[in-house]
Amino acid sequence: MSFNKQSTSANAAMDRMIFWPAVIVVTVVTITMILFEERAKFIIDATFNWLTRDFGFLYQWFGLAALGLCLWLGFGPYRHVRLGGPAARPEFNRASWIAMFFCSGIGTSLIYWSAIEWTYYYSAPPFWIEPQSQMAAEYAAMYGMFHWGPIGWAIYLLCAFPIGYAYYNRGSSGLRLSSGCEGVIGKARSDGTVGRIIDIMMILGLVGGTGTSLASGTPLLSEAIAFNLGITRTENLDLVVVLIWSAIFVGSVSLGLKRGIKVLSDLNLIAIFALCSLIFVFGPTVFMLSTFTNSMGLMASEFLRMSLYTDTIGKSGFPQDWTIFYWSWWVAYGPYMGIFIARISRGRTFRELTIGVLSGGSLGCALFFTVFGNWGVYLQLEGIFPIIEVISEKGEASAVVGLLTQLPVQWLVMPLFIFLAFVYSATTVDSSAYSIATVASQRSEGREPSLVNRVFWAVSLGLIAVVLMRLGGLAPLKTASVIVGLPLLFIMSLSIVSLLKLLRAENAAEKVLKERPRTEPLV
Ligand code: NM2
Repeated sequence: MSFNKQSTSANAAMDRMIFWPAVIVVTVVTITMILFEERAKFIIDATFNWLTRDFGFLYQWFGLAALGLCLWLGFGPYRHVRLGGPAARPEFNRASWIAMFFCSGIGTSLIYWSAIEWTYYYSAPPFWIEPQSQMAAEYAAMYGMFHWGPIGWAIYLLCAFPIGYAYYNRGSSGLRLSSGCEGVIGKARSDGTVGRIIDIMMILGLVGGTGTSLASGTPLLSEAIAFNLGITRTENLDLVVVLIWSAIFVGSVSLGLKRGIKVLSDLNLIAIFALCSLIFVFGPTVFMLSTFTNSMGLMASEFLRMSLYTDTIGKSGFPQDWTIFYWSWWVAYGPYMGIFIARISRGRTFRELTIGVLSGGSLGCALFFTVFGNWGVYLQLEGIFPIIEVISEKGEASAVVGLLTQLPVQWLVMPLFIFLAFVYSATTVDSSAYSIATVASQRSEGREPSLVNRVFWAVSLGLIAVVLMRLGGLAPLKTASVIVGLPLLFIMSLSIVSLLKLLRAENAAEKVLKERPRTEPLV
């Protein structure tokens, strides 16, 4: 069947040189994992260990450099550069701008990880701290905020500068990672094979990153549904959840309900605040705020040490299992988020981008860790709800659901949570599938990718998550991001070098503050 025939004149035709290689890689990997499950588990473990141990330091320097670069771009000589030229004005107000990048870059997995991440740190702490000690608890309450903090958001933001600048200020042909590299590889190569390879890498990264997200978010949702229906969670229920997500997507694109998803995202934000407020009010409010304060101090004083902690000598595996895994997960999403942030940031200066994304993103995540994480710490330490024991007996997902049962207004909490978990991941699947389909289409601005293209990716993302969950445990879901992240480290670096070249060239011509807006003819 020719997929191209499916696209109507209103849709952008598929770019076969991007679509097919990406499809083949994804299909071969998925089918191999299904067919050789036992062997796959072994290979996954070995790959995870090898990549995080031998290449981990690269991720750590990359993370720190990303933060340094974003700060330099936001506060250095180029801080006044405005995407779209000096006359451009922002399309979205600041609040919805923050809400948009926060919702698209973060999904249900934040609830999952913010609620249980600390338990791993508490039981097996970094820096050879005594497990389950007072020190372990302090580090445990803080470490999650570090992993979901400024370095992560800097990795997200990093690509937005080159991609946005190339597109809005230099007239590149599209919001793509390949266009962001134009300053180094040149326009012809960026539109040719080299550009296609770069874009395929971006697709594979997003597929891996979404795999990690859905494989952590799905069990949580299906556990909550099972709990409310009074049934036990099974693999089939997980499958049903994933299928419904894909169906929502298929429905929304074929019925033209894109607006519907937008409305859902807004409701999503309201539900987040409602749930967090409930926990905040009914939970140990002062403990949460004080522990947050303590964590901020600890994070500030340990920031560099944590950023470059490899534990090569002690070999605890802590930085490899956590920090390096996290940076690779952020990197896997990096180019996609770079494109997304660029798309919504026309009219904003580099400075606004840096301040907005780094502080808005980090504080948003810190809110979850303050509410869900510190609440869990409190319940455990006070002996009210032994979350660590529940995890080892019943698994992570039921521990999070169990945590929620500690709240008084159950009739409100559970539906709110299910709604939230559902929509939060639905919007992740939808926007990822949509972006992949856009990248896998021929460059024709303003035209939608074809229906088959979009649906194919939505279903594949769900399927990959199901396969990762079937393999079981944290290793497969973590490895999905670690593998795809590595090549992206180099491509993202290339895009930054490219930006610096373009900026320097403009600067040399003394035009840096007077870029031509995109609407003017480009020479
Ligand atoms: N990051 C931010 O599932 C999600 O929340 C998406 C996760 C990369 C750790 C991204």
